[in-house]
Amino acid sequence: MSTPVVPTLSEITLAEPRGFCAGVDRAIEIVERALQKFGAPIYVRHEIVHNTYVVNDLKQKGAIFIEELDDVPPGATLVFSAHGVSRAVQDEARARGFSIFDATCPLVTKVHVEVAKLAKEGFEFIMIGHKGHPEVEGTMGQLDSGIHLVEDVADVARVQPAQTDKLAVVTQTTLSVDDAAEIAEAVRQRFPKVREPKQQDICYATQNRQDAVKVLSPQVDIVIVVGSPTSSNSNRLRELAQKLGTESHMVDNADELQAAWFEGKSRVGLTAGASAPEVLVNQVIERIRAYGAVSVRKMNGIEETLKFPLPKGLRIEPQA
Ligand code: 10D
Ligand code: SF4
Repeated sequence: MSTPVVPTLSEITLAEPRGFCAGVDRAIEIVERALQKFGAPIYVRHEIVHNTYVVNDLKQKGAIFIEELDDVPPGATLVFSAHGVSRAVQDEARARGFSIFDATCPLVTKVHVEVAKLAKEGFEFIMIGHKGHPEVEGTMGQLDSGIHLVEDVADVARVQPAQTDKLAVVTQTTLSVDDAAEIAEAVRQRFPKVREPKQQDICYATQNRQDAVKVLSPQVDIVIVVGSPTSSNSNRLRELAQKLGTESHMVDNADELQAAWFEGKSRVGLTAGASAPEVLVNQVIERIRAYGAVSVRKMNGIEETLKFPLPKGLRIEPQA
C-alpha cells in the first residue's frame, strides 16, 4: 500500500528532552548485562519498563517476563522491573534463593526508603497514585498497612487515617505534575499538619518531559507521543498536550500513525515517554516525512546528564 500524502504538512518539532530517562537506561542495561554474563534465560518480574518494543527485543535476546514468582524455576537469575516491588515479593524471591538483580529506579527506591524511615517514626501515609500500577503496589507494599491511596481530589475527602498528627504524603514518580499538585493541595487543606517530601517524589524526567510538552504544544497543530498504552508517564504527556488544547495521539510504533490525523495540519510536535526508545521516534519521523513534512527541528530544552550506577556484580570492574 502506498503512503498517503498530506499536502498541508510542513514541519516536525522534536520535544527536548524526550524518551529514555536514567532509570530506564539502567534497567534495560541490567537485563542486557545479566544476559551477557549469565546467559539466557534471565527472568524479569513484570515488564522491565512499559514498552512493547523494549520487552520484545529483550525476549528475543533471552529474557522471560513473568508476573508470579511461581513461574521462576529454582536457581534462576531474576531481575525486578524499574517500577519496584513490595517487601513481600522481595522476601519471597530471597527465600526461594534466586540470584536477584534489582532494576528498581533509584528514584523509586528513594520513596521506598522514605516510607520505611517515617513508618519507624510512627507515620501513616497518603499516597497519590494510580491504583493497580506496579510502582504503587511496590511502594504501598513497603508496609503491611498504613498507606492510604488517593487517585484524585474526591478520594482525599474519603480517606480515613487512624490519626492525623503523624501523616506524610508520598506520590508515584510519573504522575501529572499539575494534577498531583492539585491533589496535594486538597490533602494540605484537609490535613494541615501533613508532612511533605523535601523534594517532590515526581521525578526529574517526568517533570522535564511535561515541561517540554508545555512549551511545544502551543507551537504546533498536533502532538504525537511515542509510548505504550501501559506507560503512565507517556499517557500523561498525551493528556497534557490535549489539555493544553492541541490534538494529541499516542502511538506504540509508526504503524499506528493515521494519515487522517494530519489532514489540514502543518506543524507536528513529537515527544516520547521515558520508556520509549529513540529508534521508534526515528521511525515515526520517517513516516511523517513520507506523508509530506519537509523539515525536522529540535526544540530548545534541558539537557539531561544524570546516570545511575549499575548494581554490583554487573559493573565492568577496572582490570587490576
Ligand atoms: O508506567 P510508568 O510511566 O510508571 O513506567 P514506564 O516503564 O513507562 O517508564 C519508566 C518509569 C518507571 C520505571 C517508574 F518510575
Ligand atoms: Fe526513574 Fe523517573 Fe525514569 Fe521512573 S521515570 S525510571 S522514576 S527516572
